[in-house]
Amino acid sequence: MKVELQINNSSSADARFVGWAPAPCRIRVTNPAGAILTKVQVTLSNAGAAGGGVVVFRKGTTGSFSSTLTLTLPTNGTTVPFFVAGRRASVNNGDAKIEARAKILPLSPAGGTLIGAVKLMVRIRKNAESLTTGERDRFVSAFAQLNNQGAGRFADFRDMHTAVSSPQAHGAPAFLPWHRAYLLDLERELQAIDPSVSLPYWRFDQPAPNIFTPEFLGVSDTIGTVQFSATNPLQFWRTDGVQGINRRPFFSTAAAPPGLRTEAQTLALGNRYRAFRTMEGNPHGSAHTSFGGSISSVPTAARDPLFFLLHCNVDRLWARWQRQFGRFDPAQTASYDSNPGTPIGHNLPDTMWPWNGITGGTRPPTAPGGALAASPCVSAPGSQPQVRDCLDYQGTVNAVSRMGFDYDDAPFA
Ligand SMILES: [Cu+2]
Repeated sequence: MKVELQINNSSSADARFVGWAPAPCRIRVTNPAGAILTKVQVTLSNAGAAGGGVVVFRKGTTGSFSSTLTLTLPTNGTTVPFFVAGRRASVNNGDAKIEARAKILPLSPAGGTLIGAVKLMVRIRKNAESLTTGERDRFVSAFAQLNNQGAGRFADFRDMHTAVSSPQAHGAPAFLPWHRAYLLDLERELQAIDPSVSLPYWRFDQPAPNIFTPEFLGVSDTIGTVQFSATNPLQFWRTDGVQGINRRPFFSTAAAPPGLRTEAQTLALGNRYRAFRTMEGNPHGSAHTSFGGSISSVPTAARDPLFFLLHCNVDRLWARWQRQFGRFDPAQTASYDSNPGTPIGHNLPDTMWPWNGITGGTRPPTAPGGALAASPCVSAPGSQPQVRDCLDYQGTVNAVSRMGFDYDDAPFA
């Protein structure tokens, strides 16, 4: 007897990625012919690589998770649903593994006979400061490939974040939702190059001696030209027809930028979104302007790969704030800042440029990049997300809202 395990309700290997939020899965007997019994009891457990990803299971949409799950499967091939959630993050693709064992013979070993297994990854956004060299190098390599020395898809992401598009994304409530979608779109493009990659974040309120190195995001020389090691493909970075990155830190990059609200201070801004979103100024804006060079102003900031690690931390702060106060439900007023007179693109039901393809009038004259990249694992937030689609990223309120990313220190709410 054999069983098939479907992660994210898919038989595709491309869908074998989970985060902290529960992923819907299915199991079915694949060779029902000849089965003597109409039912078989199967136990699921972890069998991944040492130090790799670990998952937990539950049978239904509610209840607690456990490290094993016993299910009764019909032998006629009908699928049986269950849920998988990451419990420990992976380091490499496929370093988590689920095994299915059954007692199908009187001679079965004590733990049952192995009748199926699937490798998967607990793919989590991590602190860039503590990546393994493998994680770091895979991220850098995928990002450099997306840029492709200025000729790649990254140009679209560069063109999404400009002076003319700034009002779509800044200075109003959708600052956080817009950048959440922006990061996710980029991350999905990186994952199309290497599915083991997730965006790392720069905790700008902590020292980061492992980020500003020649092997990772580079070291600025005296005039701000960022220098890389000979093996770092970011040395070929090119945007806007200009070779290289200009970044002039006003602080020692082995320390944290001074004058920034710490994480604790940011999370204490208040329990309503209207209060929390003032973090757009400090720490977010302050982190940008702790450098000279392209990252210090909106029209040019996305020229620097560091932008995406900085914003990943901004998004993570929002995620942690959401968890702290239970602010995932767009229907609750404290979860968002809804005011009459809020500009287009910043109201909960508004679609967001450029993914909506709308140009002219109150929107920019072009919409670079097209629809938001699809994921093999989840269907949210859709190809043309509304602001409201970006709040419930773990599917806490509505399981179908799960956006397919998680932070190492923001467990499932
Ligand atoms: Cu921005």
